[in-house]
Amino acid sequence: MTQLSKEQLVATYKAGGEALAQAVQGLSEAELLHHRLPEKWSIKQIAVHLADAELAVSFRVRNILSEKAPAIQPFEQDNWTDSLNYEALDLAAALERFRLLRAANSELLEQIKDEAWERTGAHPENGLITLAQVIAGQINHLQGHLDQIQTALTDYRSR
Ligand code: NI
Repeated sequence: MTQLSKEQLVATYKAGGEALAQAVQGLSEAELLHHRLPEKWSIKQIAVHLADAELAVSFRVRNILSEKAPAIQPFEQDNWTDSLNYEALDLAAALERFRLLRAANSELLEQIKDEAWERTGAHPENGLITLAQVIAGQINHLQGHLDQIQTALTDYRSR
């Protein structure tokens, strides 16, 4: 992605909280639970996945800011989706959780020093990644899933 200033990075990250809510606003239960292909997530699963990914990243951000290059623990997203029964969870609660976590993390990020953005965590596969990369990664992660939501909706409505 193009180089954003730290202020733009935080503002874009924070705005994602509303962007997800808007993307699913007014959708019917059938649209929310539609699987484009059997192995593809439904829109509801995508939304809860985003909320849980934000939960994992919230710990990661605090750990990177407080420890020296802490180990980053990846999670098995498909296992979480099945084990935690995302389709049975409350969508509104997931959207609120996502929005609140982004807002709380943004509050933290708004007051750190510039050099703190270069603090790192150690990812088992990708090596050292900076806090700035973690946040940019979350912005891209949401965008990818918003595109996926549009694709699922287009598929549902074309049937
Ligand atoms: Ni994802």
